[in-house]
Amino acid sequence: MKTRAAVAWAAGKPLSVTEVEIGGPRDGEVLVEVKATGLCHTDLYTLSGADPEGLFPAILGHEGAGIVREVGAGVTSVKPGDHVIPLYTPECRQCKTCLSQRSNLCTAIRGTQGKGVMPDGTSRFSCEGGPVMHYMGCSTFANFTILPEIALAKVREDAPFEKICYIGCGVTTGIGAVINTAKVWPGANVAVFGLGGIGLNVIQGARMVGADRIIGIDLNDGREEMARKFGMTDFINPNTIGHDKVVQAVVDLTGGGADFSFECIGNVKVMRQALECTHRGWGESIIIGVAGAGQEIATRPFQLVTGRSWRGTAFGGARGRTDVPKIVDWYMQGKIDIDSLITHVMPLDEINHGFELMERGESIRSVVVY
Ligand code: NAD
Ligand code: AHE
Ligand code: ZN
Repeated sequence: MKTRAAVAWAAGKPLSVTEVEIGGPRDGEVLVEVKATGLCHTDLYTLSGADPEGLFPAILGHEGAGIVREVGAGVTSVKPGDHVIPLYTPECRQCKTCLSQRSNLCTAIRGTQGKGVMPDGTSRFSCEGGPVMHYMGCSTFANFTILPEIALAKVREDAPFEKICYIGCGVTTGIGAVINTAKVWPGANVAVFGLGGIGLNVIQGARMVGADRIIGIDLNDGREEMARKFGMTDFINPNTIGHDKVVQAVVDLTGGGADFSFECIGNVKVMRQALECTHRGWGESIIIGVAGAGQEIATRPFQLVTGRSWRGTAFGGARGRTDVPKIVDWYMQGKIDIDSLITHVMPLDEINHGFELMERGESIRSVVVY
């Protein structure tokens, strides 16, 4: 069949909205009609050409929600009509990592996902006579897409697609980093570097668990108002106080350093500041931001010798099929706010405008509705 999609033909070029061919679901696969998709900074990162796994042409997008339309042989956990959220971090419940319960980084299909193909090594998309690659196993910038069954979280049917799509990445990543990865305790002091679609969810998570000081750091003064609404207690703009004064400012505000910090930008210099502003003896800094090919982090080993630790998180440490339906429930119960963060809604034809808004810092989350 044919489907409309935004195709990334080459790095650094705008997406082209066009018709592509999509093959039916094979063994273990599911055809999903995508109803809405968020635009995450990671899509822009891959489109920029900085992603060592970036492939072109490809259909990007990994923050979606939709309806199962057809299932391939052997699929048992979802059926046509089910509402689902695609998972770029699947949950097979059988691999060493899933069974260990120590990490959410399921290994079942990671190899083929990174090569832009389905687990059988082929792509379901084609256009102008050639294959088009999948992206992060999701490709939600297509109205119809194919996913392995282990990469779908089944969710309740009364939840609005144009809101819960954001749980497919940003919401879960930010809140999960606080709850699952850092395990921030009530009364902790927290510093959040980067107050975009991820950082604001870190703030929301920190408030949920009862953090005391929640310090937000961003170059964009326009972020302050929303961040305060979500629980930020103090705001620092490095351009105002001087980039070299940020670490000391956090140390001063927290009486010795943050218990936890989160880097939500993808800037390796800021990652160093995020580590060094944490408390001597126990401070933990969690890297969420994705840095480009060739980028490396640095600090004096003394920072670690004196008890700080550097960690990272993917998809907020969440086990998608288990945790995502619960986060949808939190949204429906009013325990978390998603609506305020979705600043722009647009049709697929305007997806490039959505990325321009992100680059200019004018949106928090843009959502494409099909
Ligand atoms: P975003 O563009 O919405 O937000 C980034 C924010 O950082 C903006 O508010 C911007 O003003 C701010 N910023 C930029 N440079 C800064 C600097 N030097 N100092 C302070 N603030 C600065 O992006 P997003 O969608 O929130 O994504 C943030 C990062 O998280 C990206 O690198 C993305 O790829 C990554 N990410 C990682 C995961 C994961 O699982 N680890 C999941 C989603 C996104
Ligand atoms: N191909 C990229 C990987 C970037 C990356 O770290 N991605 C995160 C999710 S970002 C979502 O917005 C992730 O899940 N990482 C774990 C994994 O297995 O990819 C690169 O830079 O190489
Ligand atoms: Zn993302």
